[in-house]
Amino acid sequence: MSVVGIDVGFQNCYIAVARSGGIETIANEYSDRCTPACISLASKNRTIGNAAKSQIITNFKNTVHGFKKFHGRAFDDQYVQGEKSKLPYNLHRLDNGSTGIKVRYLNEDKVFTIEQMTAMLLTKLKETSEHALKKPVVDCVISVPSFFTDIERRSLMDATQIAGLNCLRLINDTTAVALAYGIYKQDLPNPEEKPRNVVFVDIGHLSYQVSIASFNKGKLKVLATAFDPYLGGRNFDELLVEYFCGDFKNRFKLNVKDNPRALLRLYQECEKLKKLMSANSSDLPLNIECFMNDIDVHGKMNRAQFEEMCAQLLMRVEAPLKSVMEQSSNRDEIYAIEVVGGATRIPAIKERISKFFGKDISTTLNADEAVARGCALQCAILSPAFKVREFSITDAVPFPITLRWKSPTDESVGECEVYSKNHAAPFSKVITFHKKEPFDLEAFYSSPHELPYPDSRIGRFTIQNVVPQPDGDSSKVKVKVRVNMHGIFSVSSASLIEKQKGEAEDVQMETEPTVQNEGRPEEQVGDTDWQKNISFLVMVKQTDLCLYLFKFLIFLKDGDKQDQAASSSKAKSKVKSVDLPIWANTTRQLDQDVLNNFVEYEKKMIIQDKLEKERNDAKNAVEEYVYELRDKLCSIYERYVTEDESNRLTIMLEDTENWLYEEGEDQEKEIYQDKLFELKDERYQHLSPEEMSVVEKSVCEALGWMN
Ligand code: ATP
Ligand code: K
Ligand code: MG
Repeated sequence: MSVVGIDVGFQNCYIAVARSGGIETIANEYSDRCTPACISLASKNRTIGNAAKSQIITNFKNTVHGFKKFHGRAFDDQYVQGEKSKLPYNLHRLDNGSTGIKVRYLNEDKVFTIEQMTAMLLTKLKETSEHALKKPVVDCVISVPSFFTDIERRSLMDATQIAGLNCLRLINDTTAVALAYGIYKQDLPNPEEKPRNVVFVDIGHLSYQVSIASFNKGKLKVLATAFDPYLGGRNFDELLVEYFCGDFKNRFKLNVKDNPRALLRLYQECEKLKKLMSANSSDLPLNIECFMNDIDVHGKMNRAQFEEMCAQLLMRVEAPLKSVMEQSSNRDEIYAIEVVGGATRIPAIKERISKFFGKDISTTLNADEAVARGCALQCAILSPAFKVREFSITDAVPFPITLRWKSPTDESVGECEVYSKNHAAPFSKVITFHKKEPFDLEAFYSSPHELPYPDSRIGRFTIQNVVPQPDGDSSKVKVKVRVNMHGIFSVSSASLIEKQKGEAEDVQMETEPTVQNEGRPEEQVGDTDWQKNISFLVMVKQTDLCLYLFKFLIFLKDGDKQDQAASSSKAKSKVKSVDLPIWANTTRQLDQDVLNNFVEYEKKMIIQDKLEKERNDAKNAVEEYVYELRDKLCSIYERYVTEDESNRLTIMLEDTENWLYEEGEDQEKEIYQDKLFELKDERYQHLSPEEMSVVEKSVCEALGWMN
């Protein structure tokens, strides 16, 4: 089992893995621990990460970045439409109304879903971790903004499946950071002592998240979260770009916005300038050669000017901090304010945060890698193969969730808020209904005004096969709902409790359903017992005694002594329970067969990329050999090769080089391999075996291989 944590940022992705030495952030093939969230599609292959980033300007129509927030969003969504005009590549409305990305790939127009785009990125991150761990990677934990709603999370989970990953948990960014902070702390208060409250701030490229968590030895509990989904480093880049567009128009008469390439270059330069201003308060230059129409442009800016320009943005720093403090009751004592995320390096942002709390902020965590490290730690905790210090994580539900039910025949409608804001998560609840027929449950977010998503619906769940009791009474139906490890809501099971003789007094005839807390699913206490009991009780109904005994034995074998005692007493009771099928309709999630097609297509693309890489490698090998032999002809081989021979070989090398630029430019792998074979043979043709051994000896000497 692999232990891998992945931070999928709007701009930057990081991977951390668990190795015997502990948690380690790993570098990609460019020795870079940051992999840009960028994918470039081309006529023969796709490139992902650093190589794709270098295509942003040259292949701007087919180089995709900044798509994380499109997860689960309709093409007509206000945010999507707002982004559309700013993006160098094309968005496309998919048949089901969601957002697609249209590119040229393999010389064809092709539309990819957002899930497919993120899957491509995950494929790259998977390969990087496989390379580092030298084994296949499947299990992992992936970070997600804490304010992502159900639909966005489901969409991200689909992406992990397309990439062939088994995501054990989608963990909220700030919760991952809290874990990375807490797990190594030796001095946390004892369980009975007053907890230590820490505020975590993460400001990335797109979003700003804040949470407050309380720590005791061996556990952390998220008390509250707040956010500004559209405040991040890129807002600052945008202001700089806006400023320089105006400046260049005045001074150089250039319309930068009409030229996508120039605009993209300006974005890159402005981001660099922004970073420089974080470290430097003096005037800093912004120079771009051959910017547009062969004109070199130059401008300048200093931190004071920048801060003045960003005053409106900086004012937005306070609101989420205020919100998170107002939400948590034991806020009186804040032990520390830990900040992470690239944009928290902007001095004015740090000042704002510090000023709000009236104390210095801490930067003890690695601002770029803390999220990925927290993900890897969570993965290690979940992995049976890895021994980690006991640490329990209780997250918080970011938005309250309400269930509404109605009968298809009678008019009865009712609703109940099953998860309040900041309710502990993951968490299961059992709701008992009294029904005579199938019924619908509708789940939705109950405070749409605070939802950073235009649709508050979560899904509709039909509890099927509900029938009245033989005596005509309503049946008791137990429905289990949960907010799972990924922060996703589901109606996970339903069962009908059959009334037995002598048990009549037990059936309450109330019409109001009762909600019962089941606890945290991952603690497994209430959860498994309930499931075990159900399956056990279903077994009792079976007439096949052998099967009964067989299952019973398995059951005993699995459970511990207490389980056995509990189950045998229950076996004597007369309650019968029947599992009920649930028909779930959750908005905008991919159908299984569509998902399967995407899985297959992703595999095809992986193979295509691999073949293209092999082809390129074969071509490069020919080119390298030409240089190598040419070099050797005038160094180590010189003594052994006659002038005629040398000339012949030189001409041959020249021919090969020309071939590589002309008809050999774009050939199959085998052609390059043959070419190389041919060349290698040529080298030896004029040498006798004795001469050969002398040459080889001198080559070895030259390379320092002789001892
Ligand atoms: P998100 O968390 O919103 O999904 P992300 O995780 O990709 O995005 P980060 O990697 O945390 O984002 O931060 C990237 C942002 O931080 C970029 O806007 C980048 O320009 C900015 N940034 C990085 N270093 C500095 C610096 N020294 N000064 C100012 N800004 C910086
Ligand atoms: K990141
Ligand atoms: Mg981030």
